[in-house]
Amino acid sequence: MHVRKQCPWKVGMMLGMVLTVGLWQGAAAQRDEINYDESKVPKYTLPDPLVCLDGTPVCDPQTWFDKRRPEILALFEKYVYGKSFGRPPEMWFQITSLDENALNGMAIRKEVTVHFTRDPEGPAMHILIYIPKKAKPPVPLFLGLNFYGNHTIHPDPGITLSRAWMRPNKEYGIVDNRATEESRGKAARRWCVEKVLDRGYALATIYYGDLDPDYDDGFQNGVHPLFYRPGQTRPAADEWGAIGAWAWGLSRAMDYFETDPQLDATRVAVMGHSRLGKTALWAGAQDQRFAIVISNNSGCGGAALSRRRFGETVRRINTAFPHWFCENFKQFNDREDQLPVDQHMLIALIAPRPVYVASAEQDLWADPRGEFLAAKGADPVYRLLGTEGLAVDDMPPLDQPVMSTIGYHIRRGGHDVTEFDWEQFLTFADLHFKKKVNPTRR
Ligand code: GTR
Repeated sequence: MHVRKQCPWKVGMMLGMVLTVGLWQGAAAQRDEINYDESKVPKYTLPDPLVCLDGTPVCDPQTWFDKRRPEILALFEKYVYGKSFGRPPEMWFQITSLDENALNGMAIRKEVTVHFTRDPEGPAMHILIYIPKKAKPPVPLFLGLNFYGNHTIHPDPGITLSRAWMRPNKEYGIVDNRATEESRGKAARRWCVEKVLDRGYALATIYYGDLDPDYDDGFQNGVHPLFYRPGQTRPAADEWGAIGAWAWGLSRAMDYFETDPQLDATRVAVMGHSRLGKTALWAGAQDQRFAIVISNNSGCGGAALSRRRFGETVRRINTAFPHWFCENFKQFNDREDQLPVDQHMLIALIAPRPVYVASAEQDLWADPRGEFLAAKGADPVYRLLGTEGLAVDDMPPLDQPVMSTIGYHIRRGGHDVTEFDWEQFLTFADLHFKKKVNPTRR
């Protein structure tokens, strides 16, 4: 079976000696500890999502929402992703382009800049939105961060080319860490824009580097410094890392959707792949305005159980990507059993809103079985809250999606977002948006 190769040296070249040493250690750790053998998964006991820290069992929705859910959320904040901040009081929205006849008349294309401070030249993120013209507003939508700029999701020449810093990638036409005209449409295969529009959904996306460029610079760029207290130079051990900042951006996009009459902010499905799948889950866990949450191949620190130590481990992820989680998470390198949470509890925080976990057969680095078991581990919470949870006991066969309130599939192939994945996400949204609009929206 093919196992995805990791290329930390690509990042290393760019970041210089100090980091290269760190990454080399990471590669060494990877060699030593990565397990792909199911029989070598250690025995573990998952923390019970339905027992409070003081031992009180959670027997009714009220105890879940008033006591246990806040407790679990606080544990993820303190030990895994770090605490995030709220909406900046001075934030404002600027529509920077509008085309009523984009994609051969199929869609309205809108670009919106979300300014985080009063300064029009200050820190900001740029949302690209396609709205199907045939749909009657307000239109439900999919929201996802992208890896290399909004202009990569479709060759449409009307999309503004991002000027932000990008990770090196020849294939994507990145030169000196910047996008070029050649970068347009490079990720189109992963977004299926026409299909999404044709199914009656709008699609919104943001370049994740607008929120925090994805390298370890001690949190000097990105949105972190906006929230430093006087004298503070980096987040405290229980404050957000990069994933926290990326998830925060998704909530700021939601703030915008709430002001746009063409969009239905009560029917937003937040979706992400890989590190951005981890981000989508964390955004959906914290912000109950997201009606559906979709994790694609999110793996370690996303949908996969940390305690299984199958594929990527807590130590490996904290070593290769020291900036993704909060500083406290590093205490659990090789000590997964000491974590007061595991990732099934992250999924449980989304309950009773529909959540979909997508795995891929060859994506062993992300531990497909661990992703399924985490989804299953959230099931008791979903059932307590009156849904059917995850309606199967065992991992389904390849390419056979389960569409209960917790949805799951494992498809053929490797670490990627495919048309098959999108078809399932769309069907899942059709099913659940028809049933009822976000029950936890307050
Ligand atoms: C890998 C990382 C994974 C996943 C992936 C991605 O290098 O180990 O956790 O996030 O990157 O985001 O593409």
